[in-house]
Amino acid sequence: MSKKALITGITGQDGAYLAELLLEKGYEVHGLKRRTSLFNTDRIDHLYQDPHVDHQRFKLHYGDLTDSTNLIRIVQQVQPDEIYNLAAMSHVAVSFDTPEYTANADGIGTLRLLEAIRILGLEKKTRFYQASTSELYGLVQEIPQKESTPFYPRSPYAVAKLYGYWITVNYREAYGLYACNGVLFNHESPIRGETFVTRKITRAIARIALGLQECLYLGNLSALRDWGHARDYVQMQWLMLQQEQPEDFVIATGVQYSVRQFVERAAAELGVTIRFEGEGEREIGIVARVEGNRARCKPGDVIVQVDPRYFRPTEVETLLGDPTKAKNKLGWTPTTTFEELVREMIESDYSAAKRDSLVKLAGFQAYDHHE
Ligand code: NDP
Ligand code: GDR
Repeated sequence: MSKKALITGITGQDGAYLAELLLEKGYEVHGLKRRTSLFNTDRIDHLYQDPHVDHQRFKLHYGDLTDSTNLIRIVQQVQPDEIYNLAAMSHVAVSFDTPEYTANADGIGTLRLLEAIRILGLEKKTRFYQASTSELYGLVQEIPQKESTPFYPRSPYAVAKLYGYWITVNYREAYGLYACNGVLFNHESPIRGETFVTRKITRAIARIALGLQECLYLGNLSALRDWGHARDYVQMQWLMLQQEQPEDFVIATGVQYSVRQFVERAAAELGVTIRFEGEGEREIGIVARVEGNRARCKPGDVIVQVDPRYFRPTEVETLLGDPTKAKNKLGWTPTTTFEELVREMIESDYSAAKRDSLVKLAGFQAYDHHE
């Protein structure tokens, strides 16, 4: 009998990579997807299996983390060996606009799943993974951050995730559940949501290089992040549920770059050299000018500008993880370098932008999405 996994957030970046990984490992994979007015399964359409054929190993269920009856019913139907709770309102800036919903989905949503396991008497059967985050460290108390570093959340998102973290620990201690937190630092990929800074940059630089867009507007260019590849990080999510004892782990690369460096690297990949003018944290008026290029933009063009609209009421300035525990206990190390990550993302976005420019050349309207 193959193992059964239930993934919440299966339509998201990590959900898609994890579903692929678990299917490769022979799991029967069940995913929770939300009802949306447009299709939201782009990232997992290649995994789709016709429900009319026998031995279907990939199944989707409509559901929502804010609906406990629905979660209990799905957990009862699936009887999963493993639950990966990846679903969340995961955008830090948006959480300032929707704080109550974020608390409900990201905080209480975690409790709802843990309670479903308990109500259904699955404490001994079902292992639980909680998608915790480096945002918990917020206003950092120690550099680099590790499992013992104190938390200081700086957004409604991080505060909601703090509840998710501790309720997972509490259910492990109170009811003997095999439940773990993966405290993951930022991880990206070509299928990263388009409004997170890395993907926003690679999409925009690709479009600018092809003459489809003029300028990229960003917020805090000085923010420092520890960026890894999502494909590497989902391996760890699985590994955490295969141990003898449940434990919490920090997952990171241990290397840090600024948003500004990410932009420079992405532009360089397309042969565009840029020079930032202006210094200083949150300085409005910082621009990046093209110095030389092989692309459609000309020397002197301003292709990046700071727009205070993207500043956050409270910012997390610096995050750098220490993944020593994961390396020692899980035998896990990230395999993708920063340069490889940026290259993979920009290449993918450049292909997409090329398709759009061909559409435009053929006389059709190619619409872009805006934040
Ligand atoms: P995404 O934003 O790409 O995906 C989030 C997923 O959650 C989507 O499938 C989304 O559905 C779903 N979702 C959102 N709200 C609800 C809800 N109320 N009920 C059910 N499903 C919901 O996130 P990532 O894949 O990047 O991240 C996965 C998890 O890991 C998240 O919990 C995130 O907070 C956490 N995390 C991410 C890190 C990162 O750098 N990527 C780092 C640390 C933690 P839909 O597609 O319909 O929007
Ligand atoms: P983050 O990721 O907040 O770390 O949360 P994001 O890519 O949104 O921001 C990273 C840093 O870049 C700065 N920034 C901008 N960010 C966005 N989105 N848009 C901009 O225009 C922009 N300009 C500068 C931000 O201020 C920030 O400092 C991600 C999410 O995946 C969370 O779910 C996850 O928990 C954490 O990573 C770890």
